[in-house]
Amino acid sequence: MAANETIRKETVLVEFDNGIAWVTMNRPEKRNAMSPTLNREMLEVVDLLEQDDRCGVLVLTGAGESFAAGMDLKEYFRELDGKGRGATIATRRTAYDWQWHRLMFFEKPTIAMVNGWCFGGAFSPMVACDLAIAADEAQFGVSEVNWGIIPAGNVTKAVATTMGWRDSLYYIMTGLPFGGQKAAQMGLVNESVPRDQLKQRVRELADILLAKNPSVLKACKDTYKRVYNMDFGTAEDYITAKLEQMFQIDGMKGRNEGMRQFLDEKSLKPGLGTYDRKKGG
Ligand code: ACO
Ligand code: V55
Repeated sequence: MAANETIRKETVLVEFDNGIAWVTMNRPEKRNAMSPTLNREMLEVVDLLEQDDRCGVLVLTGAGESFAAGMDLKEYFRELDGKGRGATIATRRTAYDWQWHRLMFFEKPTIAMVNGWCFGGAFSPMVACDLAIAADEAQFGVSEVNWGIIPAGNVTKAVATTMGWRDSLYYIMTGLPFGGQKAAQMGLVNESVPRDQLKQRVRELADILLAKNPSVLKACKDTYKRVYNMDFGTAEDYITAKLEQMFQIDGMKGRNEGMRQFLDEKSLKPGLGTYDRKKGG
């Protein structure tokens, strides 16, 4: 396989570029609504990228003017209604698998680049990504109530985890859309920038992550996500165990090199930036 060969599926596109895998939900004519085909292809792609060294950071985005217009109302809901309970269960599982389980604890850092429409079911993969940067022009909405269901597929949990009580209930109950700046102010995304700066900003952020020790980063994100719902005692024990487990994977070499660069070489200010991995560790 050529170093930067694009992966092209019917509904998903993956481009490699200096450590970043840009993963694009690619049904622009349907505003990247998540159909059973898109869900199946996304699951395949995410599984492939987990083991692919060309992917140091995964960026999830959408083609054209949309991030994703939620679940596909025709293919994911109406067409499945006639196919029996088994089909619904199997199709739903594939969606949950990539949107939530796989992305939440993905081996590499993940960034949602919210370029446009982001409704309903699109909140799940967006929040499952570690970080999210929006375009000011993007429009978000917990729109389920507008067509007669509750926010499911863990959308309610995604909203509750990132937004406050009042904002969550306001947007869940009104279904009103809101822009990128409002999303950033509420903490649903890290920040929002003008659309013409979006890709550049995501690239900068990815480059910061690409300079870090990858096994330390994986342990950092998992620890935060696991500890989030633990009591203090369990958290303390889990974090300590995780720290020691990390040394089993990474050795102490990263940490020892960091200390060497700070204490001996005096080339590093860890308060201001990462140790230089090219020198070792
Ligand atoms: N499911 C199925 N088809 C969709 C979806 C969707 N979620 N979103 C858009 N499409 C289709 C449209 O049916 C239309 O198809 P057609 O050209 O074959 O008629 C095409 O995409 C273009 O859609 P328009 O509505 O014409 O595009 P426009 O740019 O005017 O509006 C918008 C975009 C605002 C995103 C609008 O399409 C919309 O409201 N979509 C639904 C958003 C939503 O609430 N999704 C469900 C969330 S709940 C959940 O995910 C469980
Ligand atoms: C949603 C998402 C689903 C589902 C039902 O509200 C509702 C979004 C990802 O799957 O099965």
